Amino acid sequence: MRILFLNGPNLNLLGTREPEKYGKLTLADIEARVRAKAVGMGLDVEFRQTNIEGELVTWIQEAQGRFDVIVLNAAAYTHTSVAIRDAIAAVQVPTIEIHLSNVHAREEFRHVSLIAPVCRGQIAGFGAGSYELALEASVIVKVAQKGA
Ligand code: CA2
Repeated sequence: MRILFLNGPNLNLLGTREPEKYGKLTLADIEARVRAKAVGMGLDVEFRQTNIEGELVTWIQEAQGRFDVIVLNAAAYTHTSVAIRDAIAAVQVPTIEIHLSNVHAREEFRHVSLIAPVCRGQIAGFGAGSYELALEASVIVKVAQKGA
């Protein structure tokens, strides 16, 4: 089973600034944790980050036929991007929305996710654990698909 982890704008800064909000781990540290857990679960993962909205759109489109599940931390684009929402809706790849922070406990503009309605579900507020939990969620999504 192949899982594509996509990370949006400014997540390349993780671990270098604002540790009180997003933790001390870098994105590479989080990737290492996810990879270690994925090996134990027999899962294949790919990890990418971009600051460019259109690049996320292209990667989502290209995931069709190549990945079983997309795990997406769209960062600020979560709250603004119709283009990313349309891309998720256009592909047949189940997508799980994730966030490090509990977006619902933060500013009101972060309570709105334009992508949530087209995602399979949302994991938020567990720091790097949100990424690890997304592996479990991916397996659940796949098992549910097989049973359908
Ligand atoms: O909690 C999350 O994972 C977010 O997706 C992070 C986004 C934010 O816009 C979303 O509302 C919630 C921000 C990512 C910015 O990451 C930084 C990391 C270090 C320093 C500055 C920004």
